Amino acid sequence: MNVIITAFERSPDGGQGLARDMRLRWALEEVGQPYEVRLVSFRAMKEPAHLAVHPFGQIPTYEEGDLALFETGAIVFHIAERHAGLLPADAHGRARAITWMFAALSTVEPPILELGTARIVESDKPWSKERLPLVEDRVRNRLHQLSSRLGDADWLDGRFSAGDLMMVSVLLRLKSSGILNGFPNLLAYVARGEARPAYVRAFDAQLAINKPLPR
Ligand code: GTB
Repeated sequence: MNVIITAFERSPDGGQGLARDMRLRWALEEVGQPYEVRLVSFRAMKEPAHLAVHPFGQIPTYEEGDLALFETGAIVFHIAERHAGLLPADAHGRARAITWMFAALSTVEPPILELGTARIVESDKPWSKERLPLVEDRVRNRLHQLSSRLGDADWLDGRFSAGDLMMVSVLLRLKSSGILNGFPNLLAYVARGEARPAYVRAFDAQLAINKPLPR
């Protein structure tokens, strides 16, 4: 069955791996499932054809025959359930890996997104200088907790899983902020994720479609 995902026609980061189609590409590469990419413009994302698949008018989406999905957490989980390689075979290990997926998306990602909003969208507000340190502290608090749990392990629970894929994807958003530098084990954890051959293939594919057009 053909798999088709959607991605930005032009990603705001120029294809540096931050747009969320990267999570799907990485998961699909990890399990060896070929996929096609349908590129969508910001305008097309808000039009009925795309809204029929993604009610919030965003990317990425995932189509496989008559199945259409949105939300990266649900899609990566679907891919991990369908193929070997992203979830442990034993029931408890599997449940823990899924727990880490949820932790990445519902406990670690929200303060990181909030930081992006505080730094970029709200930077010109009169209260921004006062609020920013509070938001940064909330991110550091989560990183501290995550760093303590990871310790000197390579991955969060034994072998690499969909939980690590999601957690690394979420942490990558912080790379340019410098905040991760205070957590050497998390920096190394992210670097381990980025060094995986499947990640490299996914990154290169996303970058390739965002390359500036020749003049
Ligand atoms: N919860 C959803 C999921 O996980 O699938 C969130 C999906 C989402 O936020 N999609 C974004 C989107 O479509 C793209 S990834 N935005 C357009 C819109 O809402 O109108 C977020 C993103 C975009 C660009 C960068 N970047 O360039 O640095 C980073 C992250």
